[in-house]
Amino acid sequence: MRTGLVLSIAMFCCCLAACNQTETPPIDVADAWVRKPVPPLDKTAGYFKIRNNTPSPVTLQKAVSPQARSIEFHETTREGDMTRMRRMSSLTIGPGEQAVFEPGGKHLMIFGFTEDKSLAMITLQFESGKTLDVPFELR
Ligand SMILES: [Cu+2]
Repeated sequence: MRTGLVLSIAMFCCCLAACNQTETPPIDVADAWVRKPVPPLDKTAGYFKIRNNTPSPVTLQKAVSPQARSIEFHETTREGDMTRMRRMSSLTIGPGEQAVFEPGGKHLMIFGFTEDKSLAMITLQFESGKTLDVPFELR
């Protein structure tokens, strides 16, 4: 009787954990979009929000796309009237934290971009070796 109760509680918890996982992925990417480059330029920027729902820090190390020659992580900083772009070699997101890539701040700097679809598929690569394929809407 007692064992049965413990078992059913355990099963209930498992279900909760499993259900939770489908609703909130460990790494959650939202609002991903790429600015349509103005021809003849093939350089543009990409923006997104990324949340780390895992209990450990994750480090974003690289972004690649079959539609781009290369992608860098940049950050725009303002010094008085001057805005400058700084290249970030990687970006660490703490547990439960969100990093926001937005105009005027962090962005993906996309070089040699080919606009052949209404979406840009960009793969985010993490230090752990995990990868995440993200569809970026072209705007
Ligand atoms: Cu840039």
